[in-house]
Amino acid sequence: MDVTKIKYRLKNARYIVVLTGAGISAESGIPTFRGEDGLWKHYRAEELATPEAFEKNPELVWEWYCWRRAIISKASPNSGHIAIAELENRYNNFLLITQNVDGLHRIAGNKRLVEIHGNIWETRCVKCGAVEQNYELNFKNIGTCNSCGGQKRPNVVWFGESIPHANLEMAYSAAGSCDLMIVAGTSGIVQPAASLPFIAKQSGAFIIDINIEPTPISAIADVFLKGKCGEILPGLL
Ligand code: BV8
Repeated sequence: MDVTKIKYRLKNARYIVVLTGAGISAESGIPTFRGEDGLWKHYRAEELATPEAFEKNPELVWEWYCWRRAIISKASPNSGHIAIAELENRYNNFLLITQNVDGLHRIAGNKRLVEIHGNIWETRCVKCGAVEQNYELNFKNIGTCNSCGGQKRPNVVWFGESIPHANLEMAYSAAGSCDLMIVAGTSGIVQPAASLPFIAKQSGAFIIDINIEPTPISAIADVFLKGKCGEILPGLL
C-alpha cells in the first residue's frame, strides 16, 4: 500500500522539498546532536552553540567547532546525500532545506539548497559582518577579519539567534507550496525548522518521514519509513 502511494507521489510530484537533519550525516561518521554518540552528550548546547557562550569564551567555542570541522573534513557524502542530489536532477521544482552545517549536501552536488543553520566552513566578522570561507582546523589559527581586523565567529545560527530572514522566507514559502515533502534524519525538536513539515502538511503536501525512530514529525507524516537514510533514500529513486 505505502509503496504504491509513494511511487504515485514521486511520479506526479510538481514541487518536491526535502528537509534534512543530522541523521543524514550519521552514516558519514558525523555524530548527531541527540543520538547515543551525540555531539551534545559531551557538551550542552547552552554551553557552546549560543552567542553568550561565544561572548564569554570564544576560544572554547572555536575549539569545539574546529573539533567538529576535523571530523567533518574526514567525512564524505553517503548514499543518502547522493540520492538527494539525484532527486534534484529529476525535478524542475525542487528545494533542499538542511539543518546541517557540515556542507556534505553541497559536496554531493545539490545546488538548490538552503543551509538554514549556516555552514561550519564559513566565518562571519562580528564587527563588519564579512563572510569568508575558512577551512582552518586549529582554533588558534582562525585569525581576524580580512576586511576590518574584527573578531570572526562561525557563520552558523546559534540557539537564541534568528534564522537569516531571506533563508527563513525561502523555507516557509517552499514548505507552503510543495506537494511532496521528504523529511530525512531529523528529531523534529529544533524550531523553527521543525515546523516546516507541519506547514507543508497544512498546505496539503504529502509527507514522507525517514528516521531510525519515530519523531513528532512521524506522527503527522503520510508515510513513516523506519530505517537509515543511506538505505531508504536510494530506494525511493
Ligand atoms: C529561533 C547550528 C527566534 C549550530 C543549530 C519554540 C519552542 C521551543 C524552543 C524554541 C522555539 N523557538 C525557538 C526556540 C529555541 C531554539 C530551539 O528550538 N530549541 C530546541 C532545543 C527546543 N531555537 C532557536 O533558538 C532558533 N532560533 O527560533 O529564533 C528566536 C530568537 C531569539 C530568542 C528565541 C527565539 C535557532 C535554532 C538553530 C540552532 N542551531 N545548529 C551548530 O550546528 O553548531 S541546531 C542543531 O540541531 C543542528 O543544526 C541540528 O541539525 C539541529 C536539529 O537537530 P537534528 O538535525 O534533528 O539532529 P538530532 O541529533 O536532534 O536528531 C538526529 C535524528 O536523526 C534523530 O531523530 C535520529 O533518530 C535520526 N537518525 C540518526 N541516524 C540516522 C537517523 N535517521 C535516519 N538515518 C540514520 N542513519
